[in-house]
Amino acid sequence: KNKRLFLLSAFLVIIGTLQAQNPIIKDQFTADPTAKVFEGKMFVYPSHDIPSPIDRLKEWFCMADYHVFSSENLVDWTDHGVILSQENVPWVAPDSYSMWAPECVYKNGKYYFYFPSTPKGEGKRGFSIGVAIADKPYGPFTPQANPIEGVNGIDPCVLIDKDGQAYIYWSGRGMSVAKLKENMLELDSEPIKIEGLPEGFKEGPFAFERNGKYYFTFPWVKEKTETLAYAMGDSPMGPFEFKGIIMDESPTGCWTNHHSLVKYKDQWYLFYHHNDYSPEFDKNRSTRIDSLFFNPDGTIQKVTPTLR
Ligand code: FUB
Repeated sequence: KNKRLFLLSAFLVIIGTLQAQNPIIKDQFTADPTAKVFEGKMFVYPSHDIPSPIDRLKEWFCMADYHVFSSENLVDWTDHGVILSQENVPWVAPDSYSMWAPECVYKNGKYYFYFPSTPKGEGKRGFSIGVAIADKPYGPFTPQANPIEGVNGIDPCVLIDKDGQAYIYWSGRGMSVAKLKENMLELDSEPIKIEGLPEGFKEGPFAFERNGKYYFTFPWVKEKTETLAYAMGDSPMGPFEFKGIIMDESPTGCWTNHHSLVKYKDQWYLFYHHNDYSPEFDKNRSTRIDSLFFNPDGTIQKVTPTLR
């Protein structure tokens, strides 16, 4: 009898733990999660939604800084605190509040954190993308004085190929990709547009390589809100062939979704966001995780969101 009771309570603890996972960060809003495995742990670099302190952004996205979080078991997350703030970036307008979806990669002993924001200065319009550098995945990150020349847009993603060549993807007028120089701070080729994607507003590119295939994944509005969709190709710069949807649109109307895919301890995961803690306002979002599986031919099985 005692054994049965023990097994039942162990089962309930496991179910409770699994159900308690989404959203994974419970004490602040975290959107646009870019997840990376560094130093044997999972690190998540999200943007940090806040209720706007200024009228201009009361009904819009508002972000002043970035935190980074890490975990070994994907349940208990450590908040490493603020790794970069708008007031510490020389090129960012002081009242920007536009520190949108970021990216972080490791190369040659350094961590490179890519982030979009709105630049200061007469005649500057739209978004630029800057870089901050650290020795550790949790910072401290030191921003470059200027954003990357030749990149106008949001949602940076950097893929480092097997030969060490880095590529940067972003969304602006369409989706673009270019090579990065060895210093990771400058373009090394003219940007080209990613072709072969269906019609519909697209942003938030996330590219990765698996078994020699290159995956270009992106939020895509098919009908009302953003689905997560993907295309596959044989080279980091395409061409890519559209393959389908990874996650359907939000059943409750959160207009954006934004994601990353990562393998950790032999399991692939999809990190994405939803407005779990702000059902009336879909610009205050929270990070979620679900397991993700590939078919034998490399295509991706659809992920059904795990609710709380
Ligand atoms: O978080 C602000 C913007 O919303 C991101 O840049 C987009 O991808 C969307 O998630």
